[in-house]
Amino acid sequence: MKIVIVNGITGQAGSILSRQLLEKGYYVVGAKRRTSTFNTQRIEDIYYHTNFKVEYFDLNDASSINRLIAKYKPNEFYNLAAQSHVKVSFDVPSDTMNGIINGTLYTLEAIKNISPETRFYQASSSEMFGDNPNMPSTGFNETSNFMPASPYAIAKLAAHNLVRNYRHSYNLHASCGILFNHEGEYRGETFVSRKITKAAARIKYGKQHQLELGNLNSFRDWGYAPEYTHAMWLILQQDKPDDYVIATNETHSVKEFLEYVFQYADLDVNKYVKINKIFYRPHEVPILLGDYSKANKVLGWKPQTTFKKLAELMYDHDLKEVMKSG
Ligand code: NAP
Ligand code: G4F
Repeated sequence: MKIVIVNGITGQAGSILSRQLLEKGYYVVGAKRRTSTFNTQRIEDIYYHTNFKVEYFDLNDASSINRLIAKYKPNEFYNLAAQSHVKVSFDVPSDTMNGIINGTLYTLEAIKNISPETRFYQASSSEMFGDNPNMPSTGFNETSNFMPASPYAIAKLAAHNLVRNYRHSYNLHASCGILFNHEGEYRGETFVSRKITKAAARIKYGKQHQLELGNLNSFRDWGYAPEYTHAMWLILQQDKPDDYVIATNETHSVKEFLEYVFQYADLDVNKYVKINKIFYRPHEVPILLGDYSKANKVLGWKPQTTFKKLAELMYDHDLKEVMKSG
């Protein structure tokens, strides 16, 4: 049985990927940090699975990472843990950068020294392209220039370069997925898509009266998270390690997402939505569009869920949640 370590299992991608890997017959070691209250809601259904084992670790604790690599010598390691909120990274820059950069470095070192056969996946981000004004009309690809515009994106770029360096220097099977925004039922509630669908559902049931948002004029390339975690797995099944853009090749503004969700919910957007500057970032990334043609050619991967379908499934899910909560 193949053994895999997934870190960040309490998050969106870690929880979905763990479920997919269990279905494929892996023994999944899910690494999480200690929290003072339970935060395992996203993995409740797999928590007691015979082939799922939870272990403590922290990105900033090299010994915890060494311990896990030495104990399991996993076939695959998915490095998904991170302080992943771009706006928050301006407020807690050291924590964001230390975790992302050091956590990646400690893991690569542990793999190099203890388990060099382990295949490593790095959660790189489209935020690394940042505010590059020269976006090709076909979208950013693996050779586009990076111009990161936040502590989060700068850290992700440093980690991305570390992975490439360890791949070339030590011949590790270490790959990066440059993933554009991916959303869905498990998306964190402070990211804009989920904030909107959850608020619309709550407004529909009279449980919320207003939704405050920041900049509605930025554009993002939004896809469906389970398809993106599947791409992570595909990346590690290749004979050769490499970097891949995973995206939909469509870009839509936050305003468009907001208006579509409210129209779908049959709610008047002007009645409920207010702009609050506290949600603006010191430095915004105005537009992201990804070109996934390499992933399509090499991995056979392509997105399945349309922008509208994504908004609908998130709203439908949140509506059910609000109904369940009474
Ligand atoms: P997420 O929902 O925010 O989950 C992040 C996970 O990292 C959580 O389990 C969190 O634990 C854990 N974590 C944070 N700091 C940690 C630390 N110091 N030590 C140990 N664990 C820590 O993020 P996601 O959407 O699943 O994204 C997964 C990865 O992909 C992240 O690295 C993110 O930056 C990257 N990424 C995401 C997207 C996207 O659109 N979602 C796109 C590109 C790249 P707690 O639950 O305890 O906070
Ligand atoms: O949903 P967001 O916070 O996602 P953002 O900043 O694009 O980052 C996400 O995707 C990245 C990949 O490109 C990941 F690497 C990262 O970890 C994360 O998952 O914001 C999207 C857009 C931004 O332009 C923001 O300014 O929505 C705008 N926005 C407007 N009002 C808001 C809000 N964002 C949030 N979070 N909250 C608002 O009220």
